[in-house]
Amino acid sequence: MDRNLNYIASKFQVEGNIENIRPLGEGFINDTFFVKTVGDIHPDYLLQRKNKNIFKDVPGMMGNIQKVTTHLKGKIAAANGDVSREAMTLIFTDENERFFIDEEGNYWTMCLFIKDNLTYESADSPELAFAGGKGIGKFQSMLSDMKEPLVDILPGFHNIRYRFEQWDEILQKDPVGRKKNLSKEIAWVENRRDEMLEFWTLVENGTIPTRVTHNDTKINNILFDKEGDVLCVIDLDTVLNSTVLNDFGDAMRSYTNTGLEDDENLENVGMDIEIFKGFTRGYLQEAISFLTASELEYLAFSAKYITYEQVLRFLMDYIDGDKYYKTKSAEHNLIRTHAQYKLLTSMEEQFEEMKRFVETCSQQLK
Ligand code: GN1
Ligand code: MG
Repeated sequence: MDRNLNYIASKFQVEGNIENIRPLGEGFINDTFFVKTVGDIHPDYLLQRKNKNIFKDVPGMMGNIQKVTTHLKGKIAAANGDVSREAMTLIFTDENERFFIDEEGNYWTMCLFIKDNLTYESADSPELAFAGGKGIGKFQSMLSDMKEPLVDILPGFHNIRYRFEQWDEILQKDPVGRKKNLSKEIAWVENRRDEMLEFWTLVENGTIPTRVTHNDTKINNILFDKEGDVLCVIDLDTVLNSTVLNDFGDAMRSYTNTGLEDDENLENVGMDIEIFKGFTRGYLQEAISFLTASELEYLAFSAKYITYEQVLRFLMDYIDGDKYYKTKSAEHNLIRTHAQYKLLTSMEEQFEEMKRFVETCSQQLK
């Protein structure tokens, strides 16, 4: 394996000599490796094997990432920022490609490693949430004037109408016979079907606009600096044209959870309203300048929408025999489903307060 990884890394325009390569992180989708170079003069790198079952168009994806990072770097340079730390930098192959394809048809990509960063699995204070909110708001704001369209490499990614098509098909097939014990969980999804479709109709008919969005804003996809501010938004595989509400909602799904995404003890899981408020305040400070009235109206709802979508996706993958997400045990996707559902109900209980806060906060900032 190591020799192979060295071979693959050597295909990219790496400065200096490689000292070692080791696995990094716990992404559910791709495999990531840290490439350490000898000494302190040269940068280190991240090498990634993209999941080819999920990403069918890696060239399109890397093209999107290139467009987005180029646009971001333009903004960062204009503000006298550090372009190699505040935005991801793609490393090209010797043949000037954004990816290398190995003998098995796997796509590999590389980017610069950003040193001295901090990452979190949950937001432990409203201050951190505030900083995270500012970071996502700023990310979206810097991209809000990007005219070039992105390639839709994940059709229907946060589109609940499309998720229901997949859901109906998988439930009908029930490929591993798991459906029979899941009537309670299936009802959780079905009971909210209409409400969720109603929201998505507003995106489809343009009431809620489409912009450049990240689509995977969970807290561990954000690098913070030692001062506690957002340094860089990473994991750009899912940058797409969609609604900014998906980014807000997905961030709330991860920041506000008092437990783990796959917590087995459901008593740990719930939405911390103070974290919600902290993130919202930071986000609105940056985003109020471009958000429309309909986006503001559905901001709080988006937290429920994305959490609901995640319940559906985890449960659907469980019924499908765990084909999408990496799992650590046979029941892992079901455990995730239960924990995300608990979070969803906690959001539902606090929804009026969430809505009121968005309203008050946006009034104050306008
Ligand atoms: C995946 O790749 P990662 O771990 O950052 C997934 C997200 C899910 C998330 C659940 C491309 O994100 O959509 O919300 O897991 N990414 C893809 O934690 O499906
Ligand atoms: Mg990630």
